[in-house]
Amino acid sequence: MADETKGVSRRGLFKGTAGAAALATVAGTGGLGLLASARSAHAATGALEIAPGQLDSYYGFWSSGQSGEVRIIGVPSMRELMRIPVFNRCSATGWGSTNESLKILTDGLLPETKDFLAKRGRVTYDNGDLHHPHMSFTEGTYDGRYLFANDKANTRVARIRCDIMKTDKIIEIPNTSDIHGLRPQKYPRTGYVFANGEHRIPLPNDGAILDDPTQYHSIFTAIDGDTMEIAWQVIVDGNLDNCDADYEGKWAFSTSYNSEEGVTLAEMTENEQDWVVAFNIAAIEAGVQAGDCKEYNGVKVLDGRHGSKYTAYIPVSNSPHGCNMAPDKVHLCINGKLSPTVTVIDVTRLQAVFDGAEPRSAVVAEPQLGLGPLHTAFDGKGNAYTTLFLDSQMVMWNIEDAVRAYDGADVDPILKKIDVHYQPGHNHTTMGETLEADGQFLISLNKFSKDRFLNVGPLKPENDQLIDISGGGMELVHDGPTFAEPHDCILVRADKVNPASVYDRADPLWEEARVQAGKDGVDLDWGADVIRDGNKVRVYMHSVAPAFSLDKFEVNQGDEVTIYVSNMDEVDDLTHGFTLGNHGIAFEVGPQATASVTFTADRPGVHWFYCQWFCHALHMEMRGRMLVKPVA
Ligand code: RUQ
Ligand code: CUA
Repeated sequence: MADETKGVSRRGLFKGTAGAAALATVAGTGGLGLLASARSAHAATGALEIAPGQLDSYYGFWSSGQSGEVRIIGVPSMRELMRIPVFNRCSATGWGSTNESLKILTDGLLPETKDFLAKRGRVTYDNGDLHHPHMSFTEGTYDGRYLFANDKANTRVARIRCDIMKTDKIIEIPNTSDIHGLRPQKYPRTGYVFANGEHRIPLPNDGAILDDPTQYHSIFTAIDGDTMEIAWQVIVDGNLDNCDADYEGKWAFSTSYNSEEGVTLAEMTENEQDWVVAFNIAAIEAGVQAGDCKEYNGVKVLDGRHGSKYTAYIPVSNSPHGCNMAPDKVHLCINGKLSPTVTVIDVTRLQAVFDGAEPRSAVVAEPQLGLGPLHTAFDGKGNAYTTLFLDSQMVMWNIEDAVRAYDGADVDPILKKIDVHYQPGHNHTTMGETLEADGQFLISLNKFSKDRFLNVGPLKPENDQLIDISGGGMELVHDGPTFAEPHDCILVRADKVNPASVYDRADPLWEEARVQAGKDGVDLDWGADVIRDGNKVRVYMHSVAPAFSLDKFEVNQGDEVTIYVSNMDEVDDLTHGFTLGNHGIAFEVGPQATASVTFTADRPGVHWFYCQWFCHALHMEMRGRMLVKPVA
């Protein structure tokens, strides 16, 4: 209530402010009153309140920034439904300690990274900085197959299978540093996953070039989303930031700042203008075919710097940030960040630019929206919603009006502004990055929560705010605190995602366990076997609530032990776990799944293992013993 009232005077400074709407919000902040008005305003469901037992209409896939995971949030309830470990370690699921997850975390690392880590006694990185989760597309809309996400911290890209909501591939991207912007190809399908290397480094980065930034490069990467292999890379000028793709499969785009190619803040922000880089996909593919590229680390790298036929550099104001393609298939919105403008590019004019037209001829609008525009979302009805980081506001504006204003018409494209709390970065609308944008909800991911929640100490949560846009305006309906740090999210209509409830016993996730069981002549499904192979011991057990098929096994001190657990319960939601006391081992075993772990049994004595996932009235009794015989 207090900041809404304060907001009124601040709003007064801005053109296009709807005073009446601000007052209506003030009147409605009495809890129930707000819900009631929101409910009546909500066209799609007729209700915003999701009662106990009711399901949400959208899956929200949230990045967690430096937490390294993806979270699933139900929208509009904003209930956190699940966490998907990706680049992080997870105490609950064993991500980062099971053999199956370690394979995914290590297989895609570059040889020099494996060496670097091995010297430190590690097999993979323990952290990640996951900014941008995006779903695979077929013909311009989500197809429910995969999510892709970047790791800015360690230059990786991950893929998550949406049938089981687990990560199945992680690759490190060579020749570049710190993958930031990431978007899948929208049409005809994904297809490519486009990933921006943000920081400029020498190529190769082997120490031969050090303090000579003129020889540093930023690289744009196209990954094949089906194989998770790198299709090609393009060297560009400037630093790449965010990217997107069009709805015809012709172009990809990246915002590019630091046209100065400086390395200090002062150097990087010196120029008045930076660029949007447009990538001509057909030309790049032809260039790769024709061999107009060099190979670095096994990847075909094309030169897309100024003057290349593969790219066009469209000047925009200094330090652009968000790059958002509108579902009208025409307008690409480039968010100004340091400039109060969003530059609107008509992608149907890009071919002419590649054919020699002046690059700025593709610009069809440049509305002044407010201070610090970072990202733009769309409602599929011709309106755009832009976050204003410095103003702590969301601005709703009309794209066609902005185009007419740029042509000289006396029209104000700004329809409404509301305060958000505080300093928004990304925003997202329901289905807004697809051809099925439905204009129901808008999320504002705010970097600061300050006074919105009980004080939890110096480190505060972020604040993700839900805004109802179904009634043609913007009505703030929910505050949701989140831990470090949701950069971005997508809102996917629930019917687009159809995860399984139990695993398929044939799932490739535990293929190595299947092969090993075959070699050992044991039944991976129903076994209760201890196989000795020199000083290697393989223990096969299954679980059916409330028991493991082995209640004890014995090994010798120093043995390398692998424990395979298959959960043979077929019941929805019947997950077991396996925790081995005083060994740092704990993992989830989903219904009909197999998971395994390998360790050296170097602590003589009795060690209990137990199921740590509450599964049965006798869950506490679900346990057994590992007996480790000391070496004489
Ligand atoms: S970027 S706050 Cu990492 Cu997505 Cu814009
Ligand atoms: Cu099985 Cu608890």
